[in-house]
This record gives sequence, C-alpha cells and structure tokens, in this order.
Amino acid sequence: MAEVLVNIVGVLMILAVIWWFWLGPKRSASKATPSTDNLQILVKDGVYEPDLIRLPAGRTATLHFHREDPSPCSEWVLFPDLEVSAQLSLNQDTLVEIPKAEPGEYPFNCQMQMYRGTLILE
Ligand SMILES: [Cu+2]
Repeated sequence: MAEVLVNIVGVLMILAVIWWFWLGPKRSASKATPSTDNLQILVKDGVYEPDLIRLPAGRTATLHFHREDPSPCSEWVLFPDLEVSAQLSLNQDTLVEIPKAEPGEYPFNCQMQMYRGTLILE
C-alpha cells in the first residue's frame, strides 16, 4: 500500500513539473530579472537587455552596463528620478551605483530616450 502511495506521489510530482514548464501560467513577455545587485545590462541594437530590472528597495545596488552600441546616443544612461547618470565606455562594463530609494518604478534611458528601461524597487 505504501509503495502505491509513493508511486502516486511520484506521478503527481511529474505532472506538476510538466504543468509548470509546458502548460503553466503564461510568462510575461517582458523579461524580468531576479533580484540581485550584480546585474549586467547589455546595451545593444536599440534596447537594454534586460529592460526590466527588479531590485529590493531601501538598499544600494550596483548595475553593470555593458555597451556594445557605438552610437553616441547610447553613451549615457540616465535615471532621472534617482539623479543618477553614467557615461558608458564602449565594449566595457561600467558600474552604475543605484542609491537607496523608496519602492517604485524608476525609468532609465539614453540621452534621446531611444533606449528605455524600467528599474522596479520593491
Ligand atoms: Cu539614444
């Protein structure tokens, strides 16, 4: 009897895995990144990748911007609401310090707002 139960539990777990990965809740089209303060953001082909970043509110964080786009417009990244800006060197990682801030959505963009992203502090 115990063996049957174990088998049933095993089958249910397999079904749960299948449900989660193939049939499960629709993933959002926007790529949200897991919370970490060591994120790399690729600046290339007119987009920040990822363009949606989630970080814990109320603590500082460091973002690594890796710029591969030679266009001068992408040279600066601006977080207007956080009063943060950084000049990005081409083909290099540039560390951008995010200060402690209240929970909320903080857009970031290049100089002409061609590149756009959102930092969510939560
Ligand atoms: Cu731009």
